[in-house]
Amino acid sequence: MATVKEGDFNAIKEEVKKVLKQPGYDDGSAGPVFVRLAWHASGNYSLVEHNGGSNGAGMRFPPESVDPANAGLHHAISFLLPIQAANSWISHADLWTLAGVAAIEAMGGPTVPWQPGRTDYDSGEAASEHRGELADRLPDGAKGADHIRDVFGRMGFSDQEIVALSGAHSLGRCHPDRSGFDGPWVVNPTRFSNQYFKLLLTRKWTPRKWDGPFQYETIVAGTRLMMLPTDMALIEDPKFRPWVEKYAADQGLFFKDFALAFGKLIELGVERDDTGFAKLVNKAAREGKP
Ligand code: DDH
Repeated sequence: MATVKEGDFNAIKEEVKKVLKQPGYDDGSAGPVFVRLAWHASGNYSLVEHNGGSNGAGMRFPPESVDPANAGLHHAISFLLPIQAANSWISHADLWTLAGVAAIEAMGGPTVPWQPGRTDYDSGEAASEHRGELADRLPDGAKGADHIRDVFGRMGFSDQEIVALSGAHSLGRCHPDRSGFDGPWVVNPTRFSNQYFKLLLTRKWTPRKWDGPFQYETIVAGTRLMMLPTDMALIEDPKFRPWVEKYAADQGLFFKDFALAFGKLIELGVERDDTGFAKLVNKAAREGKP
């Protein structure tokens, strides 16, 4: 990988685009798993407890590195290691979030606003002292609308933002050895689009008969597609559904709303000071303890 000029984040984005093609891995692209890395790095933020989020890159250490919800994300982290090795000036936390943004763009999606300045925990000890117990904060695909609102409400997202963010399931797939679920949501899972919403509304989804966890299926042009119970909740819930309908009908609106919501997600808990960096403040200091 090339070493780029310190602070040239556009050049890093180009480096990320160079490692997207991964023959032999999934659908030939690291793009979807980069997007999931950025999301899971950020998605354990709590507005109330004021902890979690992408700053610090806590997923390199327990409890996040061993959280079953993060199974498989080591693939994304390893695909990015050569870039990190050649450019030690960029923090893991900035690289992970920027990789998600670069992947969305390269797969035909919108440009998500992104700012640098995240810093990294220098040890697992520092991570646990700063973050405490953060496992179990990511959504469980087997659950319903109330659970989705609990999880995303904790981060400060509205129903509209929840539905927009869920459109990321136009990318990638479920892996039986990671989540237990199986298969992609759309026919072309390396193209960012509003297909996920269209398929939710237009296909007949039936429970899959198999040994794995409960999920829905439909066959499109010989390909078996899937939906999680949480995906189906978006059309079953009367407040979520109108947003699914809007995004299915208007890809431009989906792209615009997705870019804003994903940009908000990767900023959660990132508080830069006047140096432009987001310092890592430990838990006791946050709670005002000496
Ligand atoms: Fe997701 N997601 N996600 N997801 N997600 C999975 C894969 C991917 C849920 C469950 C799963 C978002 C929201 C939810 C992506 C992006 C986003 C898998 C499969 C499960 C399970 C993992 C595996 O087996 O490898 C649930 C539940 C929710 C919810 O309740 C709303 C959001 C908000 C995003 C986002 O990026 C904004 C992506 C991309 C993938 C595909 C990963 C891959 O490796 O391929």
